[in-house]
Amino acid sequence: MLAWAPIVKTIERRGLAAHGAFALQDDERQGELADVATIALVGLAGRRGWAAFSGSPEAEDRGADPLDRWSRRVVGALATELGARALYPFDGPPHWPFQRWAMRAEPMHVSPLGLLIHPTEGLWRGYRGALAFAERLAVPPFRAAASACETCVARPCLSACPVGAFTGAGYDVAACAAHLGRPAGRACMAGACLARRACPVGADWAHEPAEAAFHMRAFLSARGSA
Ligand code: B12
Ligand code: SF4
Ligand code: SF4
Repeated sequence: MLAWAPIVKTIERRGLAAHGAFALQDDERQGELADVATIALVGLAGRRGWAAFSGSPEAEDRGADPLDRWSRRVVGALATELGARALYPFDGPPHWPFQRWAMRAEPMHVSPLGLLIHPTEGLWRGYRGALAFAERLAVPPFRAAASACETCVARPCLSACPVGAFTGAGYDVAACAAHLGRPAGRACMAGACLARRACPVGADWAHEPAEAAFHMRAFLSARGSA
């Protein structure tokens, strides 16, 4: 069985962070996952990870989808080094179920925004790829933890959106994108989603302005509005 600690070190050497791992059940080992025993998730290592991307050739070449191309190069090389196969959140549809995987790898929970919440990083955890290993990894046992949302009475995330995009029925993507394309949407465009920022958990992990603006522009242009 492969040990987990050296894998985490290898992930971190590339400016990425290990976001947990889990074993697939036998009945999940089908189709493209037939030869996979363990999945490990990786994301940017906070602001250090953002610096690794923003100094990269992809960030400066003015081509499309720079962060996705950077992820393919860096996570792809990491997978080769570790003898694993890389899977990406932006491939598809059909999309790999990263949110479902995340909830099995770590104590992540669905928040009222639909984004998953992490006990310390709040709503700021994102994924750049997954490493699919044919072998079983000796991953640390899953440590369950309650969702911070269970004891959050005020739920400021639900009232912070200027266009009320988060209703009990889900996320109104069209209303959000329309607002972002107007001058009044500048606060979200420059500093990240106000609803996401309203959550008190993991405030230290909130994106810095350059990263926030990058993600918001990418979101809006993917919607065909920018
Ligand atoms: C399509 C998509 C979108 C669409 C639609 C999202 C929507 N809410 O309808 C658009 C373009 C609008 C979008 C926007 C954003 N997205 Co998006 N998106 C995706 C993508 C590519 C696919 C989602 C999907 O359809 N999965 C397919 C299903 C089969 O997968 P799943 O894991 O089973 O996911 C579902 C379950 O979790 C299920 N679910 C809900 N409740 C429960 C409860 C239980 C118990 C279970 C088991 C499941 C479950 O809902 C999920 C469907 O979204 C994922 C990446 C990925 N591959 O997962 C990112 C992803 C979900 N997005 C992400 C982010 C960060 C964003 C943005 C904030 C982007 C930004 N500006 O920075 C915005 C805002 C989203 C919001 N407020 O909800 C992150 C979320 C990380 C997190 N902490 O949860 C992901 C994982 C991408 C990543 N690289 O990390 N997104
Ligand atoms: S503001 Fe409260 S309810 Fe909303 S995501 Fe944060 S902890 Fe959960
Ligand atoms: S980005 Fe702004 S408009 Fe869109 S959901 Fe978040 S707060 Fe609302």
